[in-house]
Amino acid sequence: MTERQNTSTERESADVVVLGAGPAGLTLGNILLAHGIDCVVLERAERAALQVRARAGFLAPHTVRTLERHGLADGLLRHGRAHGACEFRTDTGGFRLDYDRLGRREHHTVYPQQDLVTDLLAHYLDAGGRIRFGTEALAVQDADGRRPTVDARDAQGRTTRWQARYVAGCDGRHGAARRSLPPGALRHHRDHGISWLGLLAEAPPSLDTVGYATHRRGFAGHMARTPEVTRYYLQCGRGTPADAWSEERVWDELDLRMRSADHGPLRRGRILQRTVVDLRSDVVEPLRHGSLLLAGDAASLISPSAAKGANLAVLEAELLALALVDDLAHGDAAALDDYSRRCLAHIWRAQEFSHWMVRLLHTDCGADTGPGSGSDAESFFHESMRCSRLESLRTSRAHQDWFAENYVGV
Ligand code: RFL
Repeated sequence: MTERQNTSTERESADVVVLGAGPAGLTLGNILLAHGIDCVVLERAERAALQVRARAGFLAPHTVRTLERHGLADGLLRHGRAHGACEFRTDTGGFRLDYDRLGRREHHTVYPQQDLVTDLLAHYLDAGGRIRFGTEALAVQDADGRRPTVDARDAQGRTTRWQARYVAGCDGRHGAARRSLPPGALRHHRDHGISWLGLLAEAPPSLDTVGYATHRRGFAGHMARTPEVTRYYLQCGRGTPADAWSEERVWDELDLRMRSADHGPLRRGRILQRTVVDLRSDVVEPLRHGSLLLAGDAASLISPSAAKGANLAVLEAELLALALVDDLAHGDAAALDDYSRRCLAHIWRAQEFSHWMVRLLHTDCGADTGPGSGSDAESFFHESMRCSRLESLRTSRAHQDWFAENYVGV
């Protein structure tokens, strides 16, 4: 329903106003729509931009099953590729873990996030879903009451006030949902003190595994995306501009850190995208503030070291969607009341493993700095523990099973 006021602000309404059309917002929107819940998605970007925004690629089995359960997995089941091995390269040699034969014997599905977003968008629109592209949510008001509102502005500068029963904040770390939290909301934050230069290369994968190389010059990583495109990571100094290194320097550095001389050359290609990622983690607690509920990166930001972000986003979106359906369609608020507690259990487990990965992969782990740290003795201590952890992972079947279970799980 649209109603023009005597001011230039329009008024519209939906039972659930979803902020953000990433994996969290679109999974949520699709499930709500399938259950007949009136909802709208407000998305700052235009559709074309969303469909090419390359980020994650490794989907956990739980994510695939969730999307399958709601009829949202056709594209990834058709085009995604099973992936079940990773390789560590260190000063003392390398070793490979076929994690699909360890732990619960599960594998990832490699499917680029922009393809997943494209599929979820198409599904939502085909089902008649309402979405406003190019529309930025500015603030959520009255979240402590039963009729919260969201002010939003479109690309032409027109503002609309959306009235809702619930607002789902799926608009990431810098979105309006986080900005609208009450002053008492807790935000647990950790800066790992490490930055990665994230690269997308127009080159086929060079390994049939995920590659993790630890090196005294810093971490380097290799992750398949498609047969034509590969993601690489290079640890870089905090504040390094994304374009600081020439393409040749990037490839030379990757060759050096990935120890191509010992393990075989990397397949070089044009660098299509560069992003500097500061490894940071945070968790908002609780995830519900009255009628405002957070999911995905808005709820918890996780360092990309263990590829958990998009997977948590889908998990939380399903829990939130089903809880909203219970409340709005059946008058049962129990699941909504329990939403924050259930999600936080998954979030902290993923944070713990991701933190463990950060410390496994980096020689100079900023998270360990503290009073009296930074000394040679402190660095030696950290480095020796890191090597011991890698050695345990190389030799202990129990440790490998633990790794596999956490690596593919959420
Ligand atoms: P998204 O995907 O950021 O979507 C949020 C959406 O909200 C919109 N938005 C707004 N809309 C309206 N009003 C506002 N005020 C708004 N503010 C923002 C944005 O335009 C956007 O469309 O959040 P969501 O849905 O929570 O999904 C989270 C994931 O995108 C994220 O966790 C992952 O990409 C993290 N991540 C990875 N996760 C994995 O599970 N596996 C991986 O392999 C993986 N690799 C990565 C990654 C993240 C990376 N970067 C860029 C940090 C690799 C990289 C390089």
